Amino acid sequence: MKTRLPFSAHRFRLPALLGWPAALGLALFATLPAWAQNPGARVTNAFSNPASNVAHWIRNTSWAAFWIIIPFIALAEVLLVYVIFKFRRRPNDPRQPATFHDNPGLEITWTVLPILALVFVALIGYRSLKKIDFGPAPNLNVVVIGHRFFWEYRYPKYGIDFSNQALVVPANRNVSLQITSVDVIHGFYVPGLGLQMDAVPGRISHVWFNARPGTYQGQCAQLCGPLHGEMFLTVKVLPPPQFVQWLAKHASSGGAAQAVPPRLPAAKHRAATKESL
Ligand SMILES: [Cu+2]
Repeated sequence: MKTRLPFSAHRFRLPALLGWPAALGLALFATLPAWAQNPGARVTNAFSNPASNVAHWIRNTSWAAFWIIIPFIALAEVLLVYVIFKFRRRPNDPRQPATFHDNPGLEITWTVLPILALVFVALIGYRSLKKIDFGPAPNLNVVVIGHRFFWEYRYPKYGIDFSNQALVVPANRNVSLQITSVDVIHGFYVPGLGLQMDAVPGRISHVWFNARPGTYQGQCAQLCGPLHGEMFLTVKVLPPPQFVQWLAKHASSGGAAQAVPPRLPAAKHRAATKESL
């Protein structure tokens, strides 16, 4: 039996649909002042302009998967359109439709070929995921701690600890981030560097990257409370000599804002002893 929508539902469907682009536009517009606070920072598109090795691998894997899969979609759609037109019902056509079914050879082919394609995509994905998950010994370890509603960064080897400022790391070096949170789940997300990892209380997650110089904008990617929308973050990737200068300046001053909660789990600094710039 057909369910009929009440008249009012029909009447409001069109305005509701039109409302979506407007709402999206408004949401984007609302974030503009926050982006404007950081004029040097760029929201680089990881696809058109990947700024780290990890972003490169993600971009290449996505394109490889796209080009492997697209011929199947194209073939299916072209065949569908062809069949719809070629075998459509015409007036005064006395011919009867064919009644055959089953074609084992064809069916095995169209099952096995996509499986092979998917296995190929999985292998490519695995190769990238392995590199992304298991990086080399880092040149720098930083502990990233999510708070409502700001980020704290600690450089254990250098005794640096600050909040509410840009994360500063060296370019062309392997940087390891141990990410955690002290209250709710936050999301450390920097699209230009290909980084996205949840900051989960009581757990330490790990990402690593090797980036080119620049300033990259990011944002908390987990709805974490009323000021979530303003929980931006910036990553400054400095050429190594400049980074060493920055390090010398901040390591001696003992860091800025202190926000060390007692219940923070002890971070395991992977290969911290090998750290060298
Ligand atoms: Cu957050």
